[in-house]
Amino acid sequence: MNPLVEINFDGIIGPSHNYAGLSVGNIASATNAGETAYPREAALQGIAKMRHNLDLGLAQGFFMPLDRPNMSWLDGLGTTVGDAEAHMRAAAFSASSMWAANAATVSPAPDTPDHRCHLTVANLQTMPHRSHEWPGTASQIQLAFADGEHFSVHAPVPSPFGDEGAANHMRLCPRHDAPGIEIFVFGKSGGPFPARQHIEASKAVARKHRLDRHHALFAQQAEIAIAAGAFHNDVVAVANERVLFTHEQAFERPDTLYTAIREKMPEAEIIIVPTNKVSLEDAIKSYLFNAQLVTLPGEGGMALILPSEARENERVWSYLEELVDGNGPIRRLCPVDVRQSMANGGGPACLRLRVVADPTTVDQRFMATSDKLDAIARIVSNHWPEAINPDQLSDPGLIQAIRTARSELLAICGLTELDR
Ligand code: SUG
Repeated sequence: MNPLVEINFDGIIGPSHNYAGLSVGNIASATNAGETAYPREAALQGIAKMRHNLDLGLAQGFFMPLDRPNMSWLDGLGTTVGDAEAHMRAAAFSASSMWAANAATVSPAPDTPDHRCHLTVANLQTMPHRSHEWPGTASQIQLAFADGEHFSVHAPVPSPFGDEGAANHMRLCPRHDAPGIEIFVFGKSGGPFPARQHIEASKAVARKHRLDRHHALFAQQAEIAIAAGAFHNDVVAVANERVLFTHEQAFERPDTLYTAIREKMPEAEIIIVPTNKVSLEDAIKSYLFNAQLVTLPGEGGMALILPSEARENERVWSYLEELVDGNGPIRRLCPVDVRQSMANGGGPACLRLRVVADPTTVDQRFMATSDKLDAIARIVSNHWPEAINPDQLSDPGLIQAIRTARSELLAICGLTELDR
């Protein structure tokens, strides 16, 4: 048995990437509604991020984009791409499965009684454009983690309980391969905006993964955080091994949560970013918490893989520089350019699903190597549309180009069974 390591599976940014302003409560999505998107550049930015992390010595995987526009979803609604109202057409076109943090919730083997890694596919039912992702996501997760000796894949939690997957779930553990505690963050209210993670969904996932009381904690997201635009908890907090890096205003009752964490895991280190250094507004604009907090191989300590927007905000960047100079567990800052995804509210952490596993037990077609990323980048350069404006979405030529682009990618990755 090889050691269990954290593998980051990134959603490859699909050829239909566009800015349709579909996510109420997601400030970037609303602000950029109607802008021209650049799918080719977007996907190449995502690939560059994967390559950056591979070069750091981290294990990297990926998921395929879904078949868009989703004709069968429109058919179920009694319409077609040509006839649908613009907002429904845009919902059928969305490349939103790129944000793989919302694909599933993952409880690694050391935390579960059967010592298998449990994954529950997220139903994403709060936002219409995301509610039809799960069947395509489930097909890939079932393929990637088909080895029943090491994985157990669960169907989504039923309606009406919204579940947005790992974006509202954090794990603290001494090391990735040791038993840890899992924090399920739910929302109750978000002022003018919807709370997307229902407490019943969080509790259901913990039950399905058979996490006992010792392993699971439940915490409410602060209403003011959701109202300020933190539609997912991973916009205001991130955890890795024994470190929780969080904004002061992320949780409704932070002290209760911190006490519970310290009781269960005395070695936990909670780094609280105070509002007087970084306001909620700056945190949400810069997405500093939507970083991948990773453990570097060897004695490298931890690094934050941040959106380059975090470097551009003076207050945020000077806080971060102070943090890494301070001899704490976070030693390195690595800004990456994922601006095309950021303009729809998705930073580096949104683009990946973390799975702690032995990489040899995963279907190798979903594992990245430098050569594979080169091959994928070539397909993207040759087939992804250069630009998409939301008013172009009924163009049959564009639809054909998007479908061909995905088929070419599936072919190069040996995943044609996912076609349609
Ligand atoms: O669900 N944006 C996504 C961003 C998801 C970010 N994920 C995490 N925080 N883990 C969302 O709001 C915008 C689509 C549009 O407006 O066209 C969108 O779906």
